[in-house]
Amino acid sequence: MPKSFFISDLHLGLQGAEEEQVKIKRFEQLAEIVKNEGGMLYMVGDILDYWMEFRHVVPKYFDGFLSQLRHLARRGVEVHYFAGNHDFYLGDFFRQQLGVETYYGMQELDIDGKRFVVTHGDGLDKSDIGYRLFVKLVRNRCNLSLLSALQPDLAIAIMRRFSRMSRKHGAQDYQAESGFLLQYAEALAGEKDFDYFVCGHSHVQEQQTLSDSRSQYINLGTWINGRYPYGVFHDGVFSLQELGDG
Ligand SMILES: [Mn+2]
Repeated sequence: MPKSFFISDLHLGLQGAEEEQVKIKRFEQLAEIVKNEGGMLYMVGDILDYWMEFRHVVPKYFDGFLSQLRHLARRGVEVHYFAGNHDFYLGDFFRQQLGVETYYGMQELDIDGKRFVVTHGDGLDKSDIGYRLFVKLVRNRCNLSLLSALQPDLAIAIMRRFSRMSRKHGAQDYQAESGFLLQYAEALAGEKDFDYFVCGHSHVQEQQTLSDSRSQYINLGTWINGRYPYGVFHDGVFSLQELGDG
């Protein structure tokens, strides 16, 4: 059985030049592993800290990342991209130009006979009206086409501002978000059968068996803290691993 690889919350484009260089190097490293294993890649949101699609322009900043995806596509690697609250609108570019399948919201997938629920993890709190309004605004086709008609540097500056609005600010926020995601997975396990609930968003890496003692909650963590975690599913076993030197 081929291996399935999972990553989330790389937030490419968020940090200083040095950190960004390391992240893209790690991404290349992972792409190499996925390719050599003949595996599949699941990108579970907030891979890019912002994204904007234009009719004639591709944001130059992400050239390194996009060329890795192109490389994977040429090698026949299946790539799945789940939108997060930063890369909240992926447009047609990824699907049409790179053969990457894109998703919005929670998805149920069958991988090698196991049932996966995959979501970035944002927007699950239905009482968060501010967030729901934000998504309505930013994923609105009219607003997006207005933005994409602007001069690209200006449009991207606005997009990065949206992205900042979408960011949590303190460690407490992330902990609270993590607790919420775990509780959400617990409640979901009471409603439907699944083997793995895979998410990101809260930046707190975790793998935990739920109280039904069969389903697992997996949070993929983030790449913005100098660690480079990823998930691997192979032969019915899910494990969290880390990219490093060598
Ligand atoms: Mn997020």
